[in-house]
Amino acid sequence: MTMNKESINAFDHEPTSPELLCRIRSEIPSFLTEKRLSHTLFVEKEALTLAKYCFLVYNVPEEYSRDVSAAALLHDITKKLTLGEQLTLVEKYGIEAVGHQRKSVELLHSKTAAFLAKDRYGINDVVFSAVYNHTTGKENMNLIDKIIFLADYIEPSRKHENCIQTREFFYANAVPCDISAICALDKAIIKSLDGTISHLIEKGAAIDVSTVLARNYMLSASEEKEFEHGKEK
Ligand code: DGI
Ligand code: FE
Ligand code: FE
Repeated sequence: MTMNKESINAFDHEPTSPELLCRIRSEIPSFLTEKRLSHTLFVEKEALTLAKYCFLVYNVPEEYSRDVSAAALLHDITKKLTLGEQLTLVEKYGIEAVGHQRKSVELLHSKTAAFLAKDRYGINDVVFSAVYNHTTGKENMNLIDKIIFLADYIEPSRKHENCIQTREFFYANAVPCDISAICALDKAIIKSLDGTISHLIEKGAAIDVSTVLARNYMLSASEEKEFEHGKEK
């Protein structure tokens, strides 16, 4: 398997150090409710499993699993802040947020979490990106962005029908350390985006442009991979 663009841009940096990860792990309970802490630890566990399935397909060194842990532990650290508190962080850090985004804790918490984590822990750009994009996704996500995005959706305490189906889909179709794991990861992300978009339409909520871009990008990238996978067989 050749290294593709997604994996190269994610893995030429200094991984999160064991010391920093230890510090993050010991401090995150102070940011989270008990329920959110339990979700966060499930996301970490799920994300590390996804990393085990996917890292070796691109020969990603094991030490980058510390980036996966750091991003999982930090991804929701601002989720309990009110809209007003989110907007204070938006101003403080000069975060880009316009229109409907400024009215939604859901859409702001991923961005404020990334900036707060950068300020407090000096997280690297890969951890920053995975936290920043964990709610909507974006075009051309790298492997760690994708792992955190999917783990957040399918961790075992999520009980929505589409979360359970997406989880089952991934584990039924992914073979560890095989290209099938990457194809299943991409398809599972499309399923999660479909579920989220349907849910937002039902609620009459705005669909963020990043959510739409993420889905369109994943659809064409997934088709291309299927084609290449077919050729390799
Ligand atoms: O923070 P979590 O609950 O663990 O999960 P999350 O960060 O994925 O947030 C999920 C919520 O975000 C869910 O209620 C739907 C909402 N969301 C996701 N994409 C969009 C969105 N809300 C709007 N308005 N637009 C989106 O595109
Ligand atoms: Fe979140
Ligand atoms: Fe979450």
